[in-house]
Parts: sequence; structure tokens; C-alpha cells
Amino acid sequence: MRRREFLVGAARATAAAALSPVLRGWAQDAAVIPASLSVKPHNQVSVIPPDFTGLSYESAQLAYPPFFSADNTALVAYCRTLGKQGVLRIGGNTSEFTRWTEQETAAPVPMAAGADTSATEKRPVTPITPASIRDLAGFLDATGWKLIYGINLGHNTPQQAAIEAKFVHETMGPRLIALQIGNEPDRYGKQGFRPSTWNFDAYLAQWLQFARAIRRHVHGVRFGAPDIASNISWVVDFAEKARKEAIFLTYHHYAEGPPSDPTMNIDRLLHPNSKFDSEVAQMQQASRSSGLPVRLVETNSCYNGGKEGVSDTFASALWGGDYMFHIAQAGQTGVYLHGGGHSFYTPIAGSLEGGFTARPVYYGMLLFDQALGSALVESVLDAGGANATAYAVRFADNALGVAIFNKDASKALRLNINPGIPVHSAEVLRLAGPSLDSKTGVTFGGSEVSSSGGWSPSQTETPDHTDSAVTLDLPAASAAWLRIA
Ligand code: BDP
Repeated sequence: MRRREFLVGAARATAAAALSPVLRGWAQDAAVIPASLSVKPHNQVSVIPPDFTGLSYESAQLAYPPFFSADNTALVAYCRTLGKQGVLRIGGNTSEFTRWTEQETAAPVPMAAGADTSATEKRPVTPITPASIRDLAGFLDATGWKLIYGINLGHNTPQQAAIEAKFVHETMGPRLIALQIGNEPDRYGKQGFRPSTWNFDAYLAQWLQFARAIRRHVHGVRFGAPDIASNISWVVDFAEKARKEAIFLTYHHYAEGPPSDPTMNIDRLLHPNSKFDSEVAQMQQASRSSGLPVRLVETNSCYNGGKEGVSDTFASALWGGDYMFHIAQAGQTGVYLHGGGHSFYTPIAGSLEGGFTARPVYYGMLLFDQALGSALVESVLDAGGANATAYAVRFADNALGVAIFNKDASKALRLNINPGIPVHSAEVLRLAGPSLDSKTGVTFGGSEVSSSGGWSPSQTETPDHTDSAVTLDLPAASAAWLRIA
């Protein structure tokens, strides 16, 4: 169904009843702010690789091989809807408590491992077996995705690591992008995995021991590193001291936490974070000088498995989509949302036995995914004081994409877009939810993701446009993807 430009003025109120809930919200909206976006389509800022989008899961999930297998057709479909060439990163706190064994468990117990909520040494050890790895390869074939695989460094020996790495490398072949050794090693001192004197140099010495043992066994193996939790100086140090050892630099970032802190809320999540921005800038500097790209391999809205009422709400969809563009614009080459099981922040919730659902943040990823394979170009947004962001991209066929995130809870925007190319056609897909704190009812392009993992838009709109400008009305707390050709 095609919708014309929203109704304005007095007509709005009368027509409101006939509109979908989102547009009704808009119709009743008091503050409408005039805003403008000016695009410079030939000033390229960065590229968005086709495999930019990814998911990160706990290694513990591998203890139940059928989960990541080609037979989990719903999960396969949820992944494919997110991207034909995504990345699955396996790691997390539980990767430090895995043990490689060739001995298969007779009947693995069904389970969907949630995100780990804290790191203690008391957890059970996860056995990883050939069946886990073979099934995982089948899952990757079915999705078309590739793998970044984390090996235990916290409680392991270089010899054991090499045996596991060899099996993973041989089984995965070209599906394996790289191995990582250790999860958040910058926390080992605090976690009690290593003495409190633990620092980057101590880490690098051990990392090299493991990497060398693996290289001796596994021809052509590649690594990503250092997979840190928060100490960005370790990324910078790795780039400087061990540039030749890895093919890309990796780190984690959680926008908020801990969940028990009442100041970790929706409002904070939706506002810019200047401390993080300066860390990203430092990493990009390290990336340029080392020639190593940077991937954000584990991330989400709030650590310790997410925060109820924040990580599982529509606000997380606006946050997630905006965040992926923000990181891509900085020049990084991948963002993998962490989750699994029923964690508050997981993009795909559920289990093989009970079925899956797409959480709100999944819809933010879907919006971002419209831009996969494009180049981000310069654009200037004047949001008239509203809390909004916008990104413009150019496709190979010279069509433009524009993503606008109106994260403002009370201000609607009337956005005048000057795309810098002649406008022959313009089409909008909206990201909408009943309210910022809604946990259900989120749609993109008017559609929800089906329980079998499929999605296709049911509502596209043609906004008002001339041959050189587009006017887009954006309700408070909503986002849109606009394609201009
Ligand atoms: C990271 C861990 C991951 C956790 C996540 C969290 O790598 O295993 O699930 O934090 O706390 O530090 O949510």
C-alpha cells in the first residue's frame, strides 16, 4: 500500500482516526520542528561492507550442537533476513570456560544460552566437540554467514588451543574469517584469571605463545585481536606492537550498565556519548597507522545481559540502527550485537524447541541493513534542536539512501532534504513502535518479522518531492529509511 504525504494542519486531527497508530501519534503531536538535511553525494566518508552486520553469541551455546545447525531453519531465516553475508561471532565470558574434547555427549540437553550476566569461575565448563563445530559449519552454509571464533585463553594451554583451532580451521575452511584468543583479556586481573599485576605486555606475551602454538599446527590461520572489554589503550598497543599478528583489531562496547543503576535508562541511551566517540577516534587513528581495520565484535545497549525496560524496548531499535550507522561512519567495518536465549538485549529471542521472536533492536538492525554495500557520504543535519541524527549513503547505481533517527520523545520533525541529485523517485520505509518503552508492536515498513524469521515491507510511502528536494515528516520517537533515485 502506498501512502501519500501526511496530512497537515486541521485536517490532521479529523483524519487521525483513519491512520495507523504511528501516524495517529504524529497527527496529535504538538511540537513540529522544521529541520533540514543537506547531502553531498560525492564526498565519501566511509564504506559499509556487505558483511558489516553480525551477531555475537556465547561459546556455551555450542554445548547444544542442534542450536547452530542447518536444521534450525527458523534461526537460519532470522539471520538471512538480517543479511545475506553476515558474521557470527562466537565468544563471550563463557568462552573462557570451554574445553575442547573429541568425546561426544550421548544426548545433548536442549538449551538456548543467554548472554552471560557476570564472570565467575564457578560456572560449569562447556564441552566443545566435533559435532558442535560440524553443525556450526552447516548453519553457516545455510545462512551464507561467516565466522569469528573465540578460543579460551583464560583457562587453557597453548597445546589444547592448537588442537581445537586445527579442527575449527579445517572444518570451517573459507567460512572462518579469523580466530580470536581470549575474551576481554583486559579484565583478567579483576576476574581473578591472572594476578592483579596483569597488563598489556603480560597479555601480549601469552597471546603470542598461544598464537605461535596455533600457527605451528594450522597453516594459514588468521587472527582478530585483542577483543577487549573497555581498555581502548590495548587496541592502540596491539596495533602498534603486534600489527603483523592480526588481520583486524577488535573490541567490545556496551552503551550502558550496570542494569541496577537507575541512571542507565532510555533517555541516556538515546543521547550522544562523547567519551565513547573519543575512544572510537583513538581506534581509528590506530587503524590508520597500522593499516588494520576495526570490528566491534561484541556490543549491545547495557551489559550484564541488558536492562529490562530499556534493552528490550522500541528505544533499543532507534539506538541500534543509529549506533550501527555511527560506527560505520567512523570507518569501522563490522558491528555484532551480542545476545542469545532470552537475554533482555538479544536481537533474536527464543530457542530451537520454543521458537524465536525478533526483539525491537532487530528492527533497528533491519533498517541499517538497507544500507549494506553502500558508501556513507557527507551530510549536514540541522535538527532544529531536536535529538535526531541522519546518515546519507550512495549506492553503486548512484541511488541515495537516507536514514533518519528522530530519537526525540516529544518533537516531530518536518525535514526538508536536499539530496544533491535529481529526484525522480523517493520511497520511505518507516521504523515505528507504539512508544519508546514498548516491547512489542514494532514494525519496519509496516511489517513485523514473522515467527519463521521472514520480513518484507507492507507499507511504502512516496513523500512529497520536487525534482531537487524531498519533504519528510517524522513523528517523535521514530525513524525512517528513504531511498532517492
Ligand atoms: C561481556 C561478555 C559477555 C556478557 C556481556 C554482558 O563478554 O559474555 O554477556 O558482557 O555483560 O563482558 O552482557
